[in-house]
Amino acid sequence: MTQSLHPRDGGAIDTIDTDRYNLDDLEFSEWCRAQLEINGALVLPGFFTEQMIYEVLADSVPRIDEAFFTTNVTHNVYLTPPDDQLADDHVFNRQVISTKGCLAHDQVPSASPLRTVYESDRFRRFMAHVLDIESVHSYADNVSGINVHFHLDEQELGWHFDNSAFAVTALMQAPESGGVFEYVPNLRDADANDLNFDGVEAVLDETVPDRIRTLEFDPGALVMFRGRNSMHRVTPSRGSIPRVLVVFAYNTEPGIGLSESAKLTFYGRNE
Ligand SMILES: O=C(O)CCC(=O)C(=O)O
Ligand SMILES: [Fe+2]
Repeated sequence: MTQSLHPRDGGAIDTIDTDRYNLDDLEFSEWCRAQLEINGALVLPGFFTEQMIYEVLADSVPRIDEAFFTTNVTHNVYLTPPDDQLADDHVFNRQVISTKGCLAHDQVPSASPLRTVYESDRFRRFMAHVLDIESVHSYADNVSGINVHFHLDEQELGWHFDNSAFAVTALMQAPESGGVFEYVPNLRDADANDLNFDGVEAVLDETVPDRIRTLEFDPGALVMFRGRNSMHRVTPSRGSIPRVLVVFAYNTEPGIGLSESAKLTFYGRNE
C-alpha cells in the first residue's frame, strides 16, 4: 500500500521503521551497544520513516527565519573559555569556527512526530540499553530536549568534544555536498581528566589524516555517538539546500536543565 505523504489527514504517522528495527529485541540492542563501544558511533540507516522526514521538513524548513543563528562563533575544542595562563596558540586556546541555526525544543510544534519519538518510552528503553545505562530522562528546561539544526551554504561545526556523555541525532536533509561528519574515536578520556593536547594538536594541524574517520549517514538514519571523548566536526555545507539535523538530548538523571547563562549562549535568550 502506498503511504500518504499527507499523514495529518489520516491521523498519527509512523515515525520509526519498526518493521526494520525491533527495539524490543535484546540481541539487536546488544549488537548496537557493541558497535557503539567499538567504533564510538552507531549508525542505523532508514531508522525514521519517509513520512516522518517529510513532516519534520515541512514543519521546520519554512520557519528557518525563526532559528537562532550563531555565525562566526569561535570556541576551543573543549568548549571552555580560554586559559590566559597559556599562550594564545596553545592547543587549549586554539579557536575554531562554528556556524549554525537552531530551532529549540519550545519551537517544535506540539503535534510534531519529533515529540512522539523524543517522549517514547520504547525509544528511551532502547537507547538506555544501547548506552548501557539505567534510564534516560528529558531535560528539565524548555530549550534543550529537541533541537533542529540548520547548516546553510558554507556553515560548519568546528572540531570539538561534546559536554554530554552521548548524543543522539537524526539527519533529515543532506546538503548538495559537504556537511560531512568527521571524528577521531576515543581521542581522550574525559573521566580521567585527560585532555590529550598532543593528539588534539595533531588533528588540528592535519598531520594525522589517517586517524580521522568519516561517519556516513543519509536522511532517516539514527546516529548515536560518544562525543565527549571522540573529537568531531561537521565540514562546511555547500549549495542552496540546507543540511537539517535533529538532536535529541537526554540526561542520565532526572531534573537537569541548562542555566540561564548557558541558555543565553546557546539559544540567544534566557527564558
Ligand atoms: O551535526 C552533527 O551531525 C553533529 C552535531 C554535533 O556535533 C553537536 O551538536 O555537538
Ligand atoms: Fe558535537
